[in-house]
Amino acid sequence: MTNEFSLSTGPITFPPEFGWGVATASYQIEGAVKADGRGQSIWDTFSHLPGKILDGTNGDRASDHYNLWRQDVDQLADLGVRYYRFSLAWPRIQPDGRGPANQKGLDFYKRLTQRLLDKGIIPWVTLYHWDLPQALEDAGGWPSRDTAQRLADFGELAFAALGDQVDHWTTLNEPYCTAFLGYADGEHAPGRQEPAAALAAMHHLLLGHGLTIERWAAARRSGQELGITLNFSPPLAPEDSDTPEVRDAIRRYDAIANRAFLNPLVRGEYPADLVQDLAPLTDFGFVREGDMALIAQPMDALGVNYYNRLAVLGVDPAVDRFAPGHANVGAADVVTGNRGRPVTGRNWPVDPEGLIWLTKWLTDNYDLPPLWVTENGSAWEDRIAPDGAVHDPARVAFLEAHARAIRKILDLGIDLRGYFVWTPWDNFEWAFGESSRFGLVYVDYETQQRTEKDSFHWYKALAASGSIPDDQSEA
Ligand code: IFM
Repeated sequence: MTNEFSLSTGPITFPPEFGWGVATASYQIEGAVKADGRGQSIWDTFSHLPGKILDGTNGDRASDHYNLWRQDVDQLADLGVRYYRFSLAWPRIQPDGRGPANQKGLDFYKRLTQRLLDKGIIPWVTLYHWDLPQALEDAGGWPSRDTAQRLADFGELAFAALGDQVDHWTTLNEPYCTAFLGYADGEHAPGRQEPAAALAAMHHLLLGHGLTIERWAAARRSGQELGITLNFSPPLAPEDSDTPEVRDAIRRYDAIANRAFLNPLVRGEYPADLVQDLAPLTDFGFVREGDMALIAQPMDALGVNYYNRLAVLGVDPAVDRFAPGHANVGAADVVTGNRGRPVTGRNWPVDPEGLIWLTKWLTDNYDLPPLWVTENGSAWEDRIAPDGAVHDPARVAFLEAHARAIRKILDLGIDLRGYFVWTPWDNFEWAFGESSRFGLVYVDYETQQRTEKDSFHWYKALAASGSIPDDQSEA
């Protein structure tokens, strides 16, 4: 398949039913980590360990959304988005990850959801976006099979409480990050560097998804849609170094970064080449009879999180491909980089064509439910200007380029239903803390003052008109 697709430059319009939205995650915005009986999560623990967060911040207060949720929902209404995707803080609802619900935790999400509905915004719930109750990590975390059962219990409880208000349900956000950043690389909570355990975590996340879907499917009403969100890193093949070694590096990288979760979910099996690659580390003995059928149950939506595409530059023979401290287990030696693309404030290549490539690759190769881009966005060094505004032309250009990519995807006949910007408010960006701002709204973390960036107004115009009048993109 060709690597490049061209983006249009003139005015474009989108179908009126296309769903513009925004997305957040509980630990990143809520703060109030001790309020109303909330228990401790692995991120509370991890973010307080010295040296784990770039700027030394933590999520204790974050964007204070637990207190400011009313005004925040009003701001979403002003933005004019149709969808708001947010996640449930597991330790708010089950402080120790098991047992009866903490009613106050559930009530927060019921109030939030009701206000969204009152304002005409469709709530989209992610059950798990990384804030595992610490008590479950102490009992083994995701490498332990029991955690999958605990997720399903949590899912059942949340569905029973919010199911009358919420039609869109996602089990997991980016299980790749949970398994491989959390248990192999160690950059994310709980910070373990145990590649074999990370592979068990991968399977138990998938199993937790399957068990949860089974419970939700049994309890669903008509109109409710169930799914999962995966992050993808399409490898860009180098133009000038097409050697067998590089081809194998691309294959190994793609296997762990993209197919390790997708194939079990859609085809009910781990990729054969991945199983072979990982043989020195695991015999996949964590897979028990019946697991794969549970994992591959039908879904109504596949969430696609896309940020960038990296070039595979080669392999570093000095690095053991299974070395602890690397996310891509079995491909730790693969060297990736940027090939001449402009980069964001996080040094991520700006590559809207990669989103077209990805959705085409997905639909050409897999039998999938409708796709939703459940996250896309960019971080920049935003500042309040002397005129009191936040001028973020690079984010506007980024969003416009990706909106043009969406138009192209629709033109290709791909069933893509919506696009959610990450993220409405600047928030706690995991290992980067408060130093990495992805928001459409600038948050002053001292005062919690919110200032709409220029990109907020740009996206508001797109959501209202369903069109882009002319090319303003430089991306
Ligand atoms: O902030 C994260 C989010 O939690 C998961 N997807 C990527 C975002 C930007 O890094």
